[in-house]
Amino acid sequence: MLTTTDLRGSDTDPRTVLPRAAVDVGAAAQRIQPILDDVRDRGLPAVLAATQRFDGVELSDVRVPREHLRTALEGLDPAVRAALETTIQRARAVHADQRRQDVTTRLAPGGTVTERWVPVERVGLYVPGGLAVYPSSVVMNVVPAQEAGVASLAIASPPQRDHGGRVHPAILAACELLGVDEVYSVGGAQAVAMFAYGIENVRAVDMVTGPGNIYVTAAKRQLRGLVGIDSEAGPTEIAILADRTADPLHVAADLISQAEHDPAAASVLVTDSEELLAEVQRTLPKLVGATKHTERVTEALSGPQSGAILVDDVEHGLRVVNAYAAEHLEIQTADAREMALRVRSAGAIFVGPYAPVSLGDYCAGSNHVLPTGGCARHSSGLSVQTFLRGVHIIEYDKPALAEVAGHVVALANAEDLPAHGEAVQVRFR
Ligand code: HSO
Ligand code: ZN
Repeated sequence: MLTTTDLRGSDTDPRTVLPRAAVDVGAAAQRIQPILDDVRDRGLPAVLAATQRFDGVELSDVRVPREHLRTALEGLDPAVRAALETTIQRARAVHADQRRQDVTTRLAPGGTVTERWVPVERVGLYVPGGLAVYPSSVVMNVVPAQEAGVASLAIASPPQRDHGGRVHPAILAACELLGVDEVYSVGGAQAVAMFAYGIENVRAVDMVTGPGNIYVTAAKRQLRGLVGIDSEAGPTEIAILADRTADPLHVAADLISQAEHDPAAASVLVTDSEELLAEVQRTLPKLVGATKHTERVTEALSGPQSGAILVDDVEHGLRVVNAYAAEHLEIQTADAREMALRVRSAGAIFVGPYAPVSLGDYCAGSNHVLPTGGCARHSSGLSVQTFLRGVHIIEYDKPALAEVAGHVVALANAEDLPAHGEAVQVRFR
C-alpha cells in the first residue's frame, strides 16, 4: 500500500523521495484581496455580505449570544465533555510550565539589561468549520494564549447551514469550557479581515492565530504585519522511525490515524527491517478496509507524499527523519528514548510503543498545532512563547555608561553617525 523506496547504501535526500504538496497561497491571496479591502472600508455590512455569499447564511449580527454557548455545552455528550476537560487540564499543566521568568543580566555594577516577557494584548483565533470541526484544536490554541496571559481573546468560526446558521455546537461548547465568551459566527478571509481591521463592535486584534483553508491562510499572509500571525498549517504528517522491535500493528494503525485527516496527509515509515516493512504492508489493507474513512486514507497512503523508506540501520534512519523534519515523529526502536534525544528536526517526538500521535492530538498535554511541510527545521509548534513578546529594559547609571562611552563614540564615528556619539559625550561635559 505504501510505495517503498530503498535508500540502503545511498545518501539521497528523503525530501526528493517524499515531496510535500505544493499549495498556491499566492493565487488565493489575489482572489481574497477584494474581500479584505471591502471589510476594511465598509466594516460589518461587508462581513455580512461575504457571509451570505460564501456560507449561504443571512445574519444581522456576528456576535454569538452567551446563551448559545451555554446551551451548546449543555447539549454536549457527557463523555466528550469529560474528555475535553481532561484535555484542557493536561494542556494547562504543560503550558503553565512554559511561562518564562524575566531575566536580568548585570553587565557592570550599575548597568543591567532585563528581558521582560509581555503577553500580546488581544488575540483573534480562527476555528475552521466545514469537514474539520475540531474542538480539540480550540483547546490547543486557546490554552497557550490564556497561560501566556493574553487579556482579550476572541474566536471566529463560520456559521454552519446545517446548524441553523450557527457556529458548530462542539466549538461553542469548547469555548464555554475554556471560559471564552467573545465568539463570532464569521468564517473565511472576512473573519481574518474583521479581526485585523476591526469593525463596528469588534475591536481590532494584535494577532490572528489558528488553522484554516487556503483563503484563511492567504488572508493571514496578506494582513501579516498589521497583525501578528502563527505559522501556516499544511496537511498533517506522521513519520515513524521503527526497527524490528516495533509492533507492525501499532505502526500500521498510527500511519492510518493521520492519513484520516486529509487525502493530502503524509504517512511515512522509515525502517531498517524488511521484515517489519513486509508485516506493515500486509496489515495496512486490512485496517484501511475496516476504517471509516477508507477512501481518504487510501488516497493519502498511496499519494507521492507518503511511503516507506528502507534504510541501512537506525543511524541512517535518524539522518533521514532529521532531513524530512516531520510534523509528528514516532520513534519505535529498541532504544527509543536515546534516539529521540538525537532527533534535531521534528514538530513533536513520540517515544516508544505507548505514545501514539493520537495521544498527542488529544490528551498528552502537549500541543497539537505543529510545524508542517518541513518547517520543523526552523519553527516550533504553538506554545505560550507564541503569545509573548520579549522586551529589553536597559538601565545604566553614569559610571556604567562611562565604561563604554568611548566604544559607543568609536562605533558611531565608524558608521558616520557622529550625533550618536555626541548623545553620549554630552552627558559627561
Ligand atoms: N493531528 C492534527 C490535530 C488533530 N487531530 C485534531 C485530531 N484532531 C494535527 O496535528
Ligand atoms: Zn490528528
